[in-house]
Amino acid sequence: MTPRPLSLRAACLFLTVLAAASTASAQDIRDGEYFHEPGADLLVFSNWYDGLFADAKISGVELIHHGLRTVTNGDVRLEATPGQWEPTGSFVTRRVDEDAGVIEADLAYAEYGFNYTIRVERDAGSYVISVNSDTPLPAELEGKAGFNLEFVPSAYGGKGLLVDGAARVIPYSPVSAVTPRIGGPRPDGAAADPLPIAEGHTLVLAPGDTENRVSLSSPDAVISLYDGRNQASNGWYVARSLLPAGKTGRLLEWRLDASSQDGWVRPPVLSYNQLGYTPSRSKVAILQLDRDAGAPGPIKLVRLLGDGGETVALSATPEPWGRYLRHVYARFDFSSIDVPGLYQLDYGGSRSAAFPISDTTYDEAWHATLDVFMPVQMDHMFVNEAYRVWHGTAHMDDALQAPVDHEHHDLYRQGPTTDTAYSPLEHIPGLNVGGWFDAGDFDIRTQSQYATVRGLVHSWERFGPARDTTKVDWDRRRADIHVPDGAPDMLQQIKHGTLQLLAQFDAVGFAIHGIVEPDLDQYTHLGDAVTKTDGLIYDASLGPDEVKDGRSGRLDDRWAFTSRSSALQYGSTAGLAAASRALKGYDDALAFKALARAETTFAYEYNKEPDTFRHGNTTGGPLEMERFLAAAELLLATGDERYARAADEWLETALPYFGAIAPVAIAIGPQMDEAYGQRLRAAAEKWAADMKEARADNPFGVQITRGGRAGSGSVIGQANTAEAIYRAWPELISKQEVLDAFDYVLGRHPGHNLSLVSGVGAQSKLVAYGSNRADFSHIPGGIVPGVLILKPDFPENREDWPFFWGQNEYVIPLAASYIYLSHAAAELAQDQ
Ligand SMILES: [Ca+2]
Ligand SMILES: [Ca+2]
Repeated sequence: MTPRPLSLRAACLFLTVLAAASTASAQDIRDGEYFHEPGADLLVFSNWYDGLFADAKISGVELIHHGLRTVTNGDVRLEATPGQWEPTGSFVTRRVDEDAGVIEADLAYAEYGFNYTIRVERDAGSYVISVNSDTPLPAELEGKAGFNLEFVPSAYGGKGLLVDGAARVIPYSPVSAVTPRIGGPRPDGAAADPLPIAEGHTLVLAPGDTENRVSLSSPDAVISLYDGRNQASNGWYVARSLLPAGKTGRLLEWRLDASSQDGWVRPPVLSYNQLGYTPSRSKVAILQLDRDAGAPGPIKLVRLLGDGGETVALSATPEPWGRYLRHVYARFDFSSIDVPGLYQLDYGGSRSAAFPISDTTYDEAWHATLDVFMPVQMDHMFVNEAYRVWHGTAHMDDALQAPVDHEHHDLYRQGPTTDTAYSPLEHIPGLNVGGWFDAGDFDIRTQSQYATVRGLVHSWERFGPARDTTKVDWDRRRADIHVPDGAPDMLQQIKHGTLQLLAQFDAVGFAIHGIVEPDLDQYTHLGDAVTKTDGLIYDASLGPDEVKDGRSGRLDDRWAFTSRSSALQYGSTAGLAAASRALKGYDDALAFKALARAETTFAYEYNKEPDTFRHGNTTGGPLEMERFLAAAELLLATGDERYARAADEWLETALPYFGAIAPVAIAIGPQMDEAYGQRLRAAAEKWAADMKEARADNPFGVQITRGGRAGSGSVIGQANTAEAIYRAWPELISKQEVLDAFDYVLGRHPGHNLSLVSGVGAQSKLVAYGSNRADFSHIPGGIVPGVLILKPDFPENREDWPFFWGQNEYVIPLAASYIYLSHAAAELAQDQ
């Protein structure tokens, strides 16, 4: 059936008839996993709260509605509009009864002794969602615990709303009435609770919208609708009913109806490299079809002519690949077309963007990343682009010694001692220089700083890009984007990272975990980083709002986490050793200092038992990997036999991390003996074989990981490892692996066809999780994690909603490794 506009009354009648005609059957539960109607999949705890960063709005009862996951987090919550770090129930188990058409999940708030079951069943075309418990609600949860269901603002903002028949519009922007939060933790900022937008027994959201209409009803309970964005920029609309006191068994019941369009299938996605192709390389577009869409039709490759005309360069039916996740795929190979020009792909009359076939089409792939993204991430600097100031000179009050025995929400932890000359909350001078904002947040995570430095150095040494479009003045703490200053930008970025790594040693004598805002109130800061603290060093002798002699009594400075870790020491050593090579001839004094610090740190760590303090991703990678990398980078910097011996000694225990060590392990090959080369080659052979298997899992020719953060970083890492192997032992691996990964990042992946590099390629990620995410915007050249695989089968990367960090958050090491991949791909694509 083709959907067409219906009057509201007709639509309701029509849906009622449809609903009455349908009864529960085994077919309602697809693949034994979730309820399925055309265009409406209802998931019940296929996904649950990520343990690392709390609620990621991927959990509970969820609705994938005409291709977009618009409803989530259907569960018992203790607040009307819980933010990311508010308590959630712990998931216990889940049951699917296909015959009965029921999915249930058991959960618990253990600290309150409250166990409950969320049950969803079909009834005459509706879903009946209930909260069940053998015990009454504990007294402490009365008036607090309710069943919540969240609706994404990007789909529902501005849509109609019927509340027990009364009409209104769902507010596009958050403008709820609010009430002060009693006893909340915040002295300033978001310290109130929104009042409901609407309350009733029947809520119809987006009536008349065939793709998004959802109705909720409960004869017994009042359903309130809140707008979570009043207190959290990443909030959703929340429908909620409080759980009743003193009741057991079925505590609460809602009926949910979601619009479903008979015969709806997800529109096809034809994915390819948004930057186009070089004439001689492989060219394969991949067609994604709904599994119910039937066999693929022909795809045309059209060449666009200067006079407004066009010619069909190739027309063929794509070759079926088979099923991957919830879709089926087919491959359209147009490698035979090598005439330079501008082309479009056409599937069923739907056209792709125009893309070049040209020898030079990859030459600029990394420019936005180095020209714009990297400068924007520079901490302790004022960063300007044309008329726009990206941010002021941030964090000049860095940093206070973190208190001991303190665990921080962003994977930092201070152990029982400071390990420095400083007392808890005492100012550590000298840390307010260099470094980059780690990601969409603003911390300086040392691990990502040294990884970025090393990545940039490797690009510099191999490809030597002298590009100069950024003016950097450290004396004035100012960077100007699109203004040359005679110095290669890549060297300036390497210097900026090196300044922070060295500052840590100068300040406390060793590499520290990083510098991060102390609490969630500051952590959630969006906007100009310079406004996150007052820039004035904290002075405990002053009153909270007192300023005197350039110091301030406001306790807002960031904290430095400093428990000693040998893995981190080796990591910074590797970064400094690498930097010393690149900086020679550009800033000799800094190069000399970096190498000296790397050598003394290596010698210190080599001659003692390691400090094994570990926490999260802030205390260095595995010691066995980091120490090998330090030895190898130092060997490349000095040629000193001591480092060759250490690298040889440590190779065996570093091989489990082959993907990470390969580029450097191979680079030192000429300075090592034959046995070393043989061991490394054997490891490369095994890695290539394992990867071949992993790549066969999907039609895109890369390994697609399934963690809580999507895998473009892993894909780029694989490609750079493959490139290193290919250069050393071309018989072990195909350069196609590098190009497949490059294609993946530039648009050829599941779900959509956007380049994952903002602003790079004709169509790219323009809504991402950078520091400007509250503006639904992007930072040019930033690389997002990309397509997240939600259980059981849903690839998701949201362009309508920036706040999914697992899909949209930029991180700095990825910028460095992408710059390397772009150069490598441009080279390999020339002579295929
Ligand atoms: Ca420059
Ligand atoms: Ca301050």
